[in-house]
Amino acid sequence: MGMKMIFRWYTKANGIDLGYIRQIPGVTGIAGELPNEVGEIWKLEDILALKRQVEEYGLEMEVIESVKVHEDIKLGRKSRDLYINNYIETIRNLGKAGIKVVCYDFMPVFDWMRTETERRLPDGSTVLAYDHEVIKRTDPLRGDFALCDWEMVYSQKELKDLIESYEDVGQEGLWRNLEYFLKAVIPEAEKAGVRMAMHPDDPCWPVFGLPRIITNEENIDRFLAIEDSPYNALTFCTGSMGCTADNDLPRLIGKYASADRIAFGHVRNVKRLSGRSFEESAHFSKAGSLNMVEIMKAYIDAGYQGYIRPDHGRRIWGEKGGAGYGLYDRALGAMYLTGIWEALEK
Ligand code: DNO
Repeated sequence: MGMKMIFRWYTKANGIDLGYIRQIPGVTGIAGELPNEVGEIWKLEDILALKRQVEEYGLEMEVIESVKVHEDIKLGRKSRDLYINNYIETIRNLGKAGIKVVCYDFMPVFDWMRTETERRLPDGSTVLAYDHEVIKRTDPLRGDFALCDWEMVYSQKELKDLIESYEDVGQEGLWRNLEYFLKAVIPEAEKAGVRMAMHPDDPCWPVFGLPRIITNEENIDRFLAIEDSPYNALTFCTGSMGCTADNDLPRLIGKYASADRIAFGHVRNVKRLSGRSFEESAHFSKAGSLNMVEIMKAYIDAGYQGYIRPDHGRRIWGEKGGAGYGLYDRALGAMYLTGIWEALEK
């Protein structure tokens, strides 16, 4: 088979035209999603309809990004069993529709976190950026909170309640709740033929005092050991893990890909600034802190056969729309990564 280069695609009105994605050389499919509420069962007919829509454009949909985990599961609340059952039903339906990989995460309350969505670079493009000093002085319970670009689904009251609940859970509590989830879900995912691919925390340290556990080698080893199966796998994200130089990305990719524990690779660059701050950059090695050739080489040397996608792009060429997820710069990223792959392979 070989590696498959795919592209994240949101099911949104005014989203990116699938026909345009098809025109990016080397891209064979998308990572898709349904716009369901967190915790709902994804219906087989809805999944199949989406798949047919994608296939009409000559693209595949074998990866879902993402099936979000309900906060009650992460918090270990009584209602978690209901949500875990729903999650398993969703995975079964995805398996029936031929989905091979599901990307998900276990970050409390917030997904990826940034403090700016439009930092201007010298070339005139804009990127997402994270300033640790701003995070330190920000109260997430303040009304004007807008530190992310993905949709904030909680009201102020819910947010307050959630953040307070995590104080009682703490890091070890979150580990216990993750273990409970994995023990229930992974055996079923295995039966359904769907590989669960955990996305690391972005950035890979706690924010606002909320615990974050999928952050470094030691913790990833601990996560993978909970269910020692290729169905309990990773979405290895170089941008998230690369927020700190402490994570040696090529070595970690080599280690986990050789052990068949990476099902999906998110590959992008990131520019580390001083004091835990960083900004996003073009995929090009020289634009950021990561060596993209070494990263792709680590995948090739490990004989990686899974999915890879370019990740957040800059806003360039006057493009509007979702921060990090426009067409143009991600397409450049895909092409650049495909070029490195071809050069290394030949
Ligand atoms: C960010 C994405 C993440 C990822 C989720 C998975 O750009 O990689 O939002 O999709 O964390 O649940």
